[in-house]
Amino acid sequence: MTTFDRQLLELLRDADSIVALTGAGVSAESGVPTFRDALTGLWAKYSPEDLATPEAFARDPEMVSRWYDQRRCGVAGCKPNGGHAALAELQRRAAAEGKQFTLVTQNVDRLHQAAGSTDVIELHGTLWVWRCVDCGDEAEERGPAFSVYPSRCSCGGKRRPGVVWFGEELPGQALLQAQRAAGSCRLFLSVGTSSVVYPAAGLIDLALRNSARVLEINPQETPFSSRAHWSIRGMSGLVLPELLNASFECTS
Ligand code: BV8
Ligand code: ZN
Repeated sequence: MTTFDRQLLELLRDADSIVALTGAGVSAESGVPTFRDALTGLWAKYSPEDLATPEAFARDPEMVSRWYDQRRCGVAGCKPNGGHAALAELQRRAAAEGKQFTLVTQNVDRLHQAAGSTDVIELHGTLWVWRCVDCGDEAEERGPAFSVYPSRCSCGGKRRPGVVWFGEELPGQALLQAQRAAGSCRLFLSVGTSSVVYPAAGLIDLALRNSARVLEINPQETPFSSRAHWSIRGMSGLVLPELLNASFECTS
């Protein structure tokens, strides 16, 4: 059982605006390979930046769409873990008390929504939506693996995953909403992210510069660990539920 700083527990209980930023680490205990771990086996010889770019898709649409469809089918068998559930509970509690809670994710697996979180800000899109590069037609794909790669639109165009690749702009509205929330919150939770991908990681900086208190949960150190007010070295699937329960019970 972890003991938490009382000031953190009171802030988590009383803050009128909280932002949580999550990365691939929050889905690790659900069996979703983290972004860097998704390159094992067939993909071990590639780096994310080799595959997660528009240039890679233009160069080899068959290989890139196969990697994404394999990840989509992999996630289909994964369930949300205690960390996703705790963040959904935090949102419910904030709503019941008329407080602001904003969940911003870099993840593309939609496990937050599966755990009951709503209004999730998806900075990097999702594996579940595929878009035609010619006519822009989009569809949610929940079925088995595609039979051909790249899968084709009815117009004949190639279809790409609805994710944001390196070198591509993030959805403007989503980023603006996330920046506004990070710049005005009292407590910022950074959970399961290596905090090296921008502009998402810039949200942590924005929170710090606007004098929010920052909690980081990650088994590893990150570039923000030394600047966070609390940096808990742990698995979010275990730490988040414990933290939430402790803040519920905190009487002062
Ligand atoms: C853009 C979708 C510009 C695809 C992803 C400064 C400003 C702006 C841009 C840049 C900049 N500097 C560099 C850039 C370029 C680039 C960038 O940031 N590069 C990095 C590598 C340096 N950024 C971009 O290209 C962005 N676009 O800026 O466009 C522009 C502007 C105008 C006009 C045109 C263009 C786009 C970035 C989005 C890329 N897409 N994902 C896909 O998923 O395939 S990013 C990808 O990395 C995933 O979304 C992933 O979530 C994200 C970050 O990784 P993490 O989530 O942190 O995952 P990771 O595996 O790295 O780490 C997991 C962590 O979990 C670890 O720390 C681990 O310790 C921890 N962990 C493990 N287990 C647990 C755990 N934690 C808790 N509990 C556990 N159990
Ligand atoms: Zn089309």
